[in-house]
Amino acid sequence: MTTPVNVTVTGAAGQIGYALLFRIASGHLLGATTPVRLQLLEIPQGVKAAEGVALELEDGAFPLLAGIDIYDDAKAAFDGCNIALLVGARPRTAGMERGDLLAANGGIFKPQGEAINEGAAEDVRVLVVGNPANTNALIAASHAPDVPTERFTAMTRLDHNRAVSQVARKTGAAVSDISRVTIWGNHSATQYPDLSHAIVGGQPAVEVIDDPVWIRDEFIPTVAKRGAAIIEARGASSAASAANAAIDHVHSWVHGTPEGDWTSAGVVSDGSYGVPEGLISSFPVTSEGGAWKIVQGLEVDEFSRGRIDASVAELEEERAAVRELGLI
Ligand code: NAX
Repeated sequence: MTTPVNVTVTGAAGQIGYALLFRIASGHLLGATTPVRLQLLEIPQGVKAAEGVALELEDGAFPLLAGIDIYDDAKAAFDGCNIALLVGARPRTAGMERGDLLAANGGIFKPQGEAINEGAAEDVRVLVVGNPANTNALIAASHAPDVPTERFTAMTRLDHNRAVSQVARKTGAAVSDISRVTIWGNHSATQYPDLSHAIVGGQPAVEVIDDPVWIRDEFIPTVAKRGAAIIEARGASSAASAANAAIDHVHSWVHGTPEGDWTSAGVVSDGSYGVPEGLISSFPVTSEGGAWKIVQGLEVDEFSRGRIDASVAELEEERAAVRELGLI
């Protein structure tokens, strides 16, 4: 048997963890021939529930699952880790200011970045799902100076998938006929889902849709506020769709994006499209040879410019706030 890939999942006892772990064990993350070893990290209060999930994983008798270990210590959980899915985070609770939220998450993502730096495998790839995902990724990356910053990413694939589905609904096209959709900026309500370069069945999406008011007043807010709509309908936040997006993100990263298409991911900015260098912002990206590349040379019209700038301004504010708190 090939050497198993070590996959660390934090927040393993949470609702995204519950949806995610079975997909990983069944081979959806890395492919049907790659065995995986799961390293689960929880806070001490979450360990018992994680043990319960591990019992169920065992009961799946997954041929690719080479082992499961459960930890409440980040150093142990990231030791030898090849893929890190940072799902566990401190949610915003009533009355919590943004500064408090960032500080609480700094207390999680700083030690996890340090543990990744210290013990993860050379090829480690990190996806931050826990919110505020972009800034949490920035915090973790800045405490892992020996790991290339490009290996720290934040998840906007759920937003991307939501955008593709909304276009499919509107146009009647199959999801597989839709390409080149982009999410720019922060994984928050300021994100900019952009159809200006999207293609539907070989034609520009904006021509097929032929309804700029729908794009501006329905499509963009529906995608950006979809998380709230799920909470309203389900009484709980998105979990299976978020797990699915995490699987998609890592799968694209490791196996590449299809020729002629791209996806969206929060990656470190190299200054492309006027996004300040060092911010972890969502961009149109392709993956080749196991590395993300920001798609270059796209025309950005005035409307898009304004939307991108607004979301990036929020990322800059978050970065300034965590800098002030001494977290980066
Ligand atoms: P849950 O509250 O169900 O689970 C979170 C789990 O993380 C809990 O079991 C908790 O004990 C654990 N945890 C907390 N601190 C930890 C630490 N320091 N180390 C290890 N484990 C820790 O939340 P869930 O619904 O699973 O969501 C997890 C995170 O994903 C949240 O921050 C949520 O906001 C975020 N999301 C991000 C999305 C994205 O697109 N980027 C979409 C879905 C989701 O909203």
